[in-house]
Amino acid sequence: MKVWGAVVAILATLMVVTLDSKIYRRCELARKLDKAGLNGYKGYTIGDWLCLAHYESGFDTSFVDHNPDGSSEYGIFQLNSAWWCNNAVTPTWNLCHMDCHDLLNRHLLDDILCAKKVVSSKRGMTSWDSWTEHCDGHDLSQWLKGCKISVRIDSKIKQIHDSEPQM
Ligand SMILES: [Ca+2]
Repeated sequence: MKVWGAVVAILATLMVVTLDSKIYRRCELARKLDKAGLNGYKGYTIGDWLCLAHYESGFDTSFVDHNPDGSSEYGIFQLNSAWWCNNAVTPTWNLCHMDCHDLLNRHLLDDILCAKKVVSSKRGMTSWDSWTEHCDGHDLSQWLKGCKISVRIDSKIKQIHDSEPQM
């Protein structure tokens, strides 16, 4: 019975994580990030964030990756358990004062607040290798194609022509 109890508990936990996670659609994510104030934040555009999130997680909030050093990376922005959150396994600075597992659900506000801290650090977006590799210096306007959000990178003035209902 005890074994089955543990199995049920594990399955229930997995189901909660699974049911509460989400693979975002590109434009839906773009609007979320824009609303949360990332457009132009520290000089980076929504295109930067979409490109980054695509190469880090494929817009899948449930994505977890494990590093050779024992740390893990969580969620849509793949935030690291040695620096930004606490997974109760890795020694951590926990600079975002949060549980890593909160980075796996569909609610992005806490993820975004933490990502703002990362991008405010000295390294900016180069903190994410995938941004440096795939996004830096590229034309990122394609990421917003069809999303009815246009961004003027030079002046950081955003223009939103979004007549669709907001999420
Ligand atoms: Ca979250």
